[in-house]
Amino acid sequence: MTEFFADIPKLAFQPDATDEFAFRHYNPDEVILGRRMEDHLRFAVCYWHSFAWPGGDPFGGQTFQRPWFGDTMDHARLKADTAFEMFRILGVPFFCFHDADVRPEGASFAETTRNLEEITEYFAAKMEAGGPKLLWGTANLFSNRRFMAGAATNPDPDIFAYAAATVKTCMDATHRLGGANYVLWGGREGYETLLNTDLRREMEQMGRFLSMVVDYKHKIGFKGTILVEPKPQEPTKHQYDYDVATCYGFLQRFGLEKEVKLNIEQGHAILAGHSFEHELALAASLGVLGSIDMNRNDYQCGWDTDHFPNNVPEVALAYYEVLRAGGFTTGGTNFDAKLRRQSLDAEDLILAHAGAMDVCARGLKAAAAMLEDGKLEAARSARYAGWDRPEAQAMLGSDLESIAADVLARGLAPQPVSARQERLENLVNRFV
Ligand code: XUL
Ligand code: CO
Repeated sequence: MTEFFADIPKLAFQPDATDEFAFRHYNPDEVILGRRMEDHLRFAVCYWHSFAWPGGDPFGGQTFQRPWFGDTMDHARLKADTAFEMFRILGVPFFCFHDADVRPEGASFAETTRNLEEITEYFAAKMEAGGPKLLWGTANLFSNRRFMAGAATNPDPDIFAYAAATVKTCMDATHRLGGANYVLWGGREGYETLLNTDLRREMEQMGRFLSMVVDYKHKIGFKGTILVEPKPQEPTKHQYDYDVATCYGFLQRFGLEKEVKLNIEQGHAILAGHSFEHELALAASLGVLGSIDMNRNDYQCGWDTDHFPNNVPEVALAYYEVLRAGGFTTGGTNFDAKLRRQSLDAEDLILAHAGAMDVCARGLKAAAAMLEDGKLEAARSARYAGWDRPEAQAMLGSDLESIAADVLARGLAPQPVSARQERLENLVNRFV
């Protein structure tokens, strides 16, 4: 038991609770579409925002004062004790971390690696003692100044080497902890100005880097999924993993589309000018839907604010796409979300997650009900029913001349039909 959460009880599903410290909608054992709610949602708490982020913004520094802030191994262990205490209070089945969140940077690469290995063993013991599983591990290749001009895409081959060696250590840690996935978010894989950037070269480097990651996964027998996380900009002006469509093209170019899937974040979808459900539906249709980061942006700010999810209709449409795609396999719902910097208390950290879990539970239940009702899917099928006819399918294997001759022969004069958008929106509104 750590001091930080000392007075906070373990949360349970209590739909009629009068106290704040309860779940009103998240009931892990409730069966939805044949699967337990916990196994559908596969919640993960992220280490970085909850335990490493000091509360700074572009205009001011640290607002949080946490007893584990500091760069010794003792601090790292206290941070781990506190984090696992929060995982227990929330009853989440997973967590996620970057190397830099969990261990102090050493004076050399060797020392940094030893620190990570030591914390990895500390985690392993806590996980064996009933702690959550690891949804994914990842390398922070964007905070340290050595990565300011990129990691895999850096103009300096020594930085590429340092990044590759770092990813190896993070894949080793993830493998040791039985991680379900390994994520790469290319925070600085992009550019600030084209004036000093060789696009062709940088993309080639990035393709080789990712291919090496996949090779190493197979070499060590890591059974998890390799995931790339799209984001269009911020911190750089332009990032190469712009959105789902761009990432898929990149994977295909390097022959990796069967090896790598995507970790899709709501806030990043918004930055790319898409809806979350667009990104999820596209990834599902391309066979690369892997996992989600369920944190949204403030629509007025226009930057990556990483709010906890708090909008049930939005979340419902997202889970509708996840369920339509068959649900998560190795993926899950990671809260890559942070408190507002004025939310200073231990209680804020717990209740932000509890509220987000309830929002997701409501969204999942609404999505499942829409699927079970079947009217949306029936309307979609009816809209394309013409394509079920054998002649229509045959036309796709035909050519322009034959099609033109057929149009003349049949005296074709097609009439448009209503797409019924408002009626479908009304239908959705019955469930959310
Ligand atoms: C940054 C972001 C990252 C990744 C992991 O916007 O989403 O935290 O999820 O590196
Ligand atoms: Co993210």
